[in-house]
Amino acid sequence: MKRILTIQDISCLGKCSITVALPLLSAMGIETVILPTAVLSTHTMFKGFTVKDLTDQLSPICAHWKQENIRFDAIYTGYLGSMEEIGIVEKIFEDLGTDGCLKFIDPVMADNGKLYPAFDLAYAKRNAALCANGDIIVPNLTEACFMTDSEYKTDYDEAYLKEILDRLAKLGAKKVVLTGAALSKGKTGVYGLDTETGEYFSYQHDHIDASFHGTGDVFSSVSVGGIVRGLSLEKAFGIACDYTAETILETLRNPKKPWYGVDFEATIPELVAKLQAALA
Ligand code: PXL
Repeated sequence: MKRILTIQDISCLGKCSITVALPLLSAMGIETVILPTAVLSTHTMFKGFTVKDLTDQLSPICAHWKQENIRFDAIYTGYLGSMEEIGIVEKIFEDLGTDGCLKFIDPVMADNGKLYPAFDLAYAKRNAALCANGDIIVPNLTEACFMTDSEYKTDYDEAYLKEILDRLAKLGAKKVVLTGAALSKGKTGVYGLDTETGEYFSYQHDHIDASFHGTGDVFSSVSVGGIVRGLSLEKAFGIACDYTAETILETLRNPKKPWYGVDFEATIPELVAKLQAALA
């Protein structure tokens, strides 16, 4: 069985980060090892959330795994709490990200043109440096703009996205993938660049006019899960886009939908079916 290490926070309530990655990757048949960067009562879109920072635990936990000779097929990073933690994650990449381990970085820090409440421009720049370590990075358009000093636009054309991908490539990651990238009106999806071959790739689906917290984490978890299960990038990102869109539609159908996250639990059977069909 493949094994992924995911490094991000535990938001106890809120359907994001580890509480999304762990069930989805497990459902995809992957052993999922968690390294929580902090424990929050909820994600940071709630007012009055509590935070217990776990920075001092990260290195001792990893040292123990190293002593036990644990190997990972991928390390997937999401929401990290501080610049200090980003530095520790870089050391974890060096220590545990060896022997062909895929480094998959989602530089979670912003959306819809704005940084999340806990972050500032210096943190965005530190994430840009972290991305140099990535085999694959998956910023959304907002995060990409903060990391590359680009103007954030909601109305744009393909040339604008290409320019951002080219700037992201300069951060040093091998494959750079923009999420929430629309190549035509009414569509959205991913637009990526393989910096080693110079090839661009995309997957587009119908845009749904609704926005929920945690959808980026759903998308990233399924993407890295598909890649680790052996799917091509195009297949893995395609399944991740379709599954995220289906999950949003499912959530919209729920009259009692929580405001703070999507009903990904209800669509796990579809995810498993999609993965099995792609692997057959
Ligand atoms: O889904 C991204 C995310 C993860 N973790 C925490 C967050 C957010 C988004 O707001 O606040 C703590």
